[in-house]
Order: sequence, then structure tokens, then C-alpha cells
Amino acid sequence: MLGVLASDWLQILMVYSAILALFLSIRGALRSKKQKSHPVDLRPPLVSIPSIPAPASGSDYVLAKCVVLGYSGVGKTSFVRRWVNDSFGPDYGGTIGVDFHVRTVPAGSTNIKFQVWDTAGCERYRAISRAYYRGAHVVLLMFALDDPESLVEVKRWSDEVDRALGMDADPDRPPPYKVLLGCKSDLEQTVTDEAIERMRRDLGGLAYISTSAKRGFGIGDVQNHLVQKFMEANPELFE
Ligand SMILES: Nc1nc2c(ncn2[C@@H]2O[C@H](COP(=O)(O)OP(=O)(O)OP(=O)(O)O)[C@@H](O)[C@H]2O)c(=O)[nH]1
Ligand SMILES: *[C@@H]1O[C@H](CO)[C@@H](O)[C@H](O)[C@H]1NC(C)=O
Ligand SMILES: [Mg+2]
Repeated sequence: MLGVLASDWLQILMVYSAILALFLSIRGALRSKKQKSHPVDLRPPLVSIPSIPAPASGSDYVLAKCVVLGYSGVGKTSFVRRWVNDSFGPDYGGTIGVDFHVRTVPAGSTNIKFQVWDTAGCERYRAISRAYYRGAHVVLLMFALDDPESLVEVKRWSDEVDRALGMDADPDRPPPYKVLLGCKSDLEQTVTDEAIERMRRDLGGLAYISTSAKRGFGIGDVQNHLVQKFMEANPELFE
């Protein structure tokens, strides 16, 4: 008697869990379909800065928050110093937390004031870096051209930005404009061009620029690219 009852219950339980599993897998499939189509098709091709208030009368710049991310030691701090101060090294030691710099660049009838947030690549400070993704207009994803592992890491940073912004997505604010930067182009390159191209495509067709903070290569190209994208996206701010 007890044995019969138990096997009845077992059957009911099995049918129930089969239905539940089916439901979950259908839901999972629908979700992953939704997510997959998003980064490629819906990413705005140009950065737009609607959340930046038009400069108040008398003000002569628009603000652009620019966050620099990448594996420890790829050259983020060196890149930023070359960009904002046209200087290099000798060695800054690893960044602790986040450093903040400003560089103002003429653009049309006004200026773009780049607020550059130089984050720490070191795992220990990652939680701090995360607090700075919010409100970013530009994310510079960096790797070192002599370190293949650092290119792999780029994907992790990019995903992390997406995840962090996904959690408090603001419908009025488009996702930040990402650029892929290869650093230390003065050294012998061990990252293959194919791997760079693959990463560039995987991340939704990012612009790629190679740079050397040591020699000063490519830094101006990065700045010009950003200025051009801002002006294309918001021409009325620069008239
Ligand atoms: N040859 C060469 N070396 C570079 C270049 N940029 C940076 N380096 C060197 O690479 C090392 C690390 O540079 P950092 O700029 O401190 O690296 P980082 O990405 O800021 O590192 P974290 O702050 O730890 O995340 C230093 O010894 C730099 O001198 C470059 O363009 N060429
Ligand atoms: C800026 O550059 C000068 C020399 O060109 C150097 O002495 C100074 O330390 C640099 N400042 C920063 C913050 O890197
Ligand atoms: Mg640093």
C-alpha cells in the first residue's frame, strides 16, 4: 500500500519536474535570443551625449566622461599621462583606485572637456573601478600589443561595463561609446592582427587604434576620433 502510494507520488513528481524543465528551457532560449541580437544590431553607431546639458551661456565647453579600462600593466596610466600632459614614465607603479585627469580640446565653436578616469587594472580594486562606469560617454578598452592575455581580458572588461550599466539602465542615456586600443606599439607585437580583428568584431564592431605612450604614437588619433564622433552625434552643440 505504502509502496504503491510512494510510486504514484514519484510519478507525479517526475511529470511535474519535466514540465518545469521544459518551461525553464523555453524561457532560457527566448532570453538568450533577445540578448544575442542586442549588442550587434541596436548599439548606436555614434556616441550621443543627450545627458550632457548644452553648455550654460558663458560656459565654453561640453563635458565628456571617458573611462579607461584594461588589464594591469597594459599602459593605461602611461597613455593617459601622454594624452593629458604629453609626458612619459619612468614608471607610475600600479594605479590604486582611480585617478582623474582633464584635457580640454577645441571642437567647432566650443571645446570638449575630456574627464579622463584612469582605473586600476589590479583585481583588488575592481569594485572601486565599477563605481565609475556610470555616466561614462566613452570607454577606452586597452590591451598591450606584447601581451596576448591582456587582449582576452578586454572581453571581460567590456562585459562588465555592459552588466554594470544594464543593472541601472537609463533609457535616456545610450550606452557608452567603446574604442579598442592596443598599447605599446613600439614593442615587438605578439598579439596577432587576426586576434585583434576577432575581438573588435566580437564586441560589436568597435573602432581599433594602436598606440604607444612611450613614443607618442596614436594618441592624437584617439583624440581626433572621439572629437569627430562627438561632433557627428551632436552637431548642434558645436555650431
Ligand atoms: N615600451 C613601452 N612601455 C610602456 C608603454 N606604456 C606603458 N609602458 C610600461 O608598461 C608598464 C605599465 O604601465 P602603466 O601605465 O603603469 O600600466 P597600467 O595599465 O596603468 O597598470 P595598472 O595601473 O596596474 O592597471 C610601465 O613600466 C610603463 O613604463 C609604451 O607605450 N611602450
Ligand atoms: C607633466 O610633464 C612634466 C614634464 O614634461 C613632468 O615634469 C610632470 O611630472 C608631468 N606631470 C604629470 C602629472 O605626469
Ligand atoms: Mg595605472
